[in-house]
Amino acid sequence: MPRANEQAAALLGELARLTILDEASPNAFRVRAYQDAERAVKGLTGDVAQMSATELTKVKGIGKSTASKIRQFVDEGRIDKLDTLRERYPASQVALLRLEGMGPKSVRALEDELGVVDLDGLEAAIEDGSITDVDGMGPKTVENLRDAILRAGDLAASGEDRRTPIADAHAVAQRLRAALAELDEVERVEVAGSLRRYRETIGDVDLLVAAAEDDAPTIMQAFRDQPVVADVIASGDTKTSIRTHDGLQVDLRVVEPDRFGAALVYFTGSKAHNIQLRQRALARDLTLNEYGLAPSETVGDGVPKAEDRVAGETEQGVYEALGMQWVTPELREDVGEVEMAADGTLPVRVSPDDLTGDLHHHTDASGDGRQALEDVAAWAVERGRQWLAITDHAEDLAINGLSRDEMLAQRERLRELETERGDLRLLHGVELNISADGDLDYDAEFRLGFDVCTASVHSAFRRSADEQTARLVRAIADPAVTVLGHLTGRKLGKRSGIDLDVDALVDALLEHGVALELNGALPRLDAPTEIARVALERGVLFAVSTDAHHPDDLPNEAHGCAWARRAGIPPERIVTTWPYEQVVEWVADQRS
Ligand code: DGT
Ligand code: CA
Ligand code: CA
Ligand code: ZN
Repeated sequence: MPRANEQAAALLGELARLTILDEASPNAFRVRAYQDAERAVKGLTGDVAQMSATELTKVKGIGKSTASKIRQFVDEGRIDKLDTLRERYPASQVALLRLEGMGPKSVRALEDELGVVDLDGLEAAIEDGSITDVDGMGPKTVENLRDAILRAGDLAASGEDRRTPIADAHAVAQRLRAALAELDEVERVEVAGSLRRYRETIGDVDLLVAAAEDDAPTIMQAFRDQPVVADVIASGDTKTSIRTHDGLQVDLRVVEPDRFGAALVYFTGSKAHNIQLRQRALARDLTLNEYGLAPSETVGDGVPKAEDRVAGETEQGVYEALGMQWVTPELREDVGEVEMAADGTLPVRVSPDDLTGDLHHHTDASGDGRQALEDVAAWAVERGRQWLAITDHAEDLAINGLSRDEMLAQRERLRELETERGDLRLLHGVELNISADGDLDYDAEFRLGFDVCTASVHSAFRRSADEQTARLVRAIADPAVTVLGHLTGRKLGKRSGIDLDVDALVDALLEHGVALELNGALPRLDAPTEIARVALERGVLFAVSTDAHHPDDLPNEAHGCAWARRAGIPPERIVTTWPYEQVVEWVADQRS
């Protein structure tokens, strides 16, 4: 996508979010206009920077007033309306929308009735009871809100303690990374810190650039000028910190290319991993820091001279000089990875090239899907997939689900398409809904008519762990179920997902040969790592899934693989890396 399109789409998305608050409704006409325009700009092949207002208006999804806003962005790098909204609704107030059960109407009412515009104010109003003066805030709602604040924890906090869901931080980081990569002065740019390690929440984004020292001021200038930047917190030649309009801090560091690897190790962390590496270095009379690895006696004031360095240009070189395998960033959490790397026993690293298929993929037949079956298939082949299961939503999911007749029609179309193409094995699947009692959609016989079934929780998130476990176990025992989809149903930063008994879950998965999904959608990243590790240890199989609904979701395959690596799961345990025949055999075994 051209750079200007990406930036314009991001600003339109922000306009839509702030307008939801301004209009106190997610369905207001203006909100939809911005959302449509955002989607339209993302789908454009031409560069918006080269298009007149008239040409923009001709694009489906872009109205006249939005076109003039895009033009203003291209000409001035800003949009009046957005500046006004940013001024009117501070990030701390927008953050209240992240609390489960808190909609734009409530946020506005809190401000109008009580002057509450941030989390501290909200907590105080709950504490002193004044919140019950606000329309719609009955005792039950307030109780739920109290829970939501507890669960949101540091996601809802302000200032230093605030953390951002990985999906939001990733979007910002990718935009900034692409902008920096375009500069002639930049040799290389990488995301570091907790985002590179795929933590679920991010304190701040860390970016690292390799460039000549003389070019640092130009690069820092270009960074400060990015449209997402609200404030410059501090700026020097080696480090600049900014805050985005959404309140996310981003640190950029510029280092000389010959020590980029040492800096990347250092700023990727985790701190606990770094400490272990440093101890390993010291045991070899070496000193490791962000400037490189060198014999301790040569490292006087902390910066080793280039001629003394034994490693520093690449990460691989640093690990090798420490007598270790290179450690995949997702594992650098002090979970035994240093010992394994030293023994040469790290798990084999799965990557999108290893994927042969997908067991959770939607089409536009699902109410919330946006990609036609034909396009999904073409994309899968382009990416080198051998097989693909189409799993649209089942009938019990309001609006989004498909009736029996619709499913049968899709099956027919899918079989035809498989024959027409001849280069992709298509499985007709479904995403079943696990009801509060563990019931599934349709009936047992109809379910067995699908080639594969992914079953997931989409409702009743707040029950006891016992109830939730019983519910999952019943669904897993259904002979048609192939994969347990997004285990906890969590939405990072929005919803904490169900509680469950991990041992009982794993028992059921093993007994019925059902695989556990590793859902690559960044807002989900489900199953949680701690549960996946237990399942791995006990022999469970996994499925890396995109859960794609939209062409924008295609990077989910990379996220899903990273999520598998974070739990240390090797390719052979992931059924979506298996050849088609092996998958079919496994499903037949499950059902027999
Ligand atoms: P975050 O931002 O809280 O989500 O987590 P990180 O891991 O990104 O932490 P951050 O941004 O404070 O620092 C980035 C990396 O820099 C961190 O993972 C390891 C390294 N680092 C920072 N401070 C120290 C330190 O005092 N000692 C060591 N060994 N490493 C540090
Ligand atoms: Ca960080
Ligand atoms: Ca940082
Ligand atoms: Zn799904």
